[in-house]
Amino acid sequence: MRGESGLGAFDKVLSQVVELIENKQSFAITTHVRPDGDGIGSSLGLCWLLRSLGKRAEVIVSDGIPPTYYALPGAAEIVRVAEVKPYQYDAIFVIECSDVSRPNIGNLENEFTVNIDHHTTCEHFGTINWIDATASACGEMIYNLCKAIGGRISREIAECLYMALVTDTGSFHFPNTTERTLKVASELVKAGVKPAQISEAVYNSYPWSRIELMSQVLATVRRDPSGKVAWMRQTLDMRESSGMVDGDNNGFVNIPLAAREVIASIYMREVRPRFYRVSLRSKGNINVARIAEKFGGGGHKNAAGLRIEGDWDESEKQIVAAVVEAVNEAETEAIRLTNGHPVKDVELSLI
Ligand SMILES: [Mn+2]
Repeated sequence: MRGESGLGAFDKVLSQVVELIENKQSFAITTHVRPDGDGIGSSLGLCWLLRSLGKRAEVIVSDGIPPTYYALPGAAEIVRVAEVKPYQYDAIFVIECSDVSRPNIGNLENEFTVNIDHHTTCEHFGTINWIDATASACGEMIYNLCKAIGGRISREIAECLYMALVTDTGSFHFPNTTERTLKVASELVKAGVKPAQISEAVYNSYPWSRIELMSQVLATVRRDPSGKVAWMRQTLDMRESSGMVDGDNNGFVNIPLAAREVIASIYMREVRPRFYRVSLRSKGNINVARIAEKFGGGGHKNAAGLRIEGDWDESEKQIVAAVVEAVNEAETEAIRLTNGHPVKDVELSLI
């Protein structure tokens, strides 16, 4: 699916990965703690690929995996480990990790590792570092690897990689969705994926506690006077009274963005008294990663996160002010680009 313009740096790394697989026998694959659909789907997809090539392979994690992914082929065989032993594997694939400590598995730093990621912000901690920021998900990279090595996309591989794609692109509606993403998805469906079945597992299989929690969190939603910035809270009490389990609040931060005029959303969770985890989401040119960085966090242009400590109201005020400022700056910039004629439609398309 790449152009015929010769091997770029990226393709050279991909050939190194292919060569490694061809020359070695025994592999482990791991991903970050609290794994998401891309981490688990890509790991299992790669595991099935390696096995189809006659290699020994297993997926190792330090904690469990969320119930959403239990039905994926191979999920039941995922091994929980605290550390790896020297020479236990010829090489270890580390998927979607910003640094070598992210899987929380001991001794990884001493192993032959292949760092596979689609975030440019990751450290080059691997013996081989295969980073492709043009990929919508690591799942798309594993698909490319499968093609490069001449593997067949089995139904098992396809289901795992489709899970990776559908979760990382928000069902193909986030800005990382490209022509290539949809082509890959189409190939995966051709290989036997039932899209509705995967969507059912991801979006319609939560416990009722998600709905309880959602009603409480949404009751706290507020907006700034312009109506463009929305924020909401999840308190420790809400965790308790809703009976919340891990993952119940997935995607809550996106809910206010369903309103046309809202272009930035803030979701603050109290993790213990005076400590909050904050998610930021935006539409268009509002760069929330830059805001998160000011508070020691990070992320992408339209999706970022940070931690903050202190009084609820004071912490919320600081973050809201930073986001409102960024929104105002982006609007000023949009007006400047239209020569001082803030035509509504033009303005909307620019920010
Ligand atoms: Mn990903």
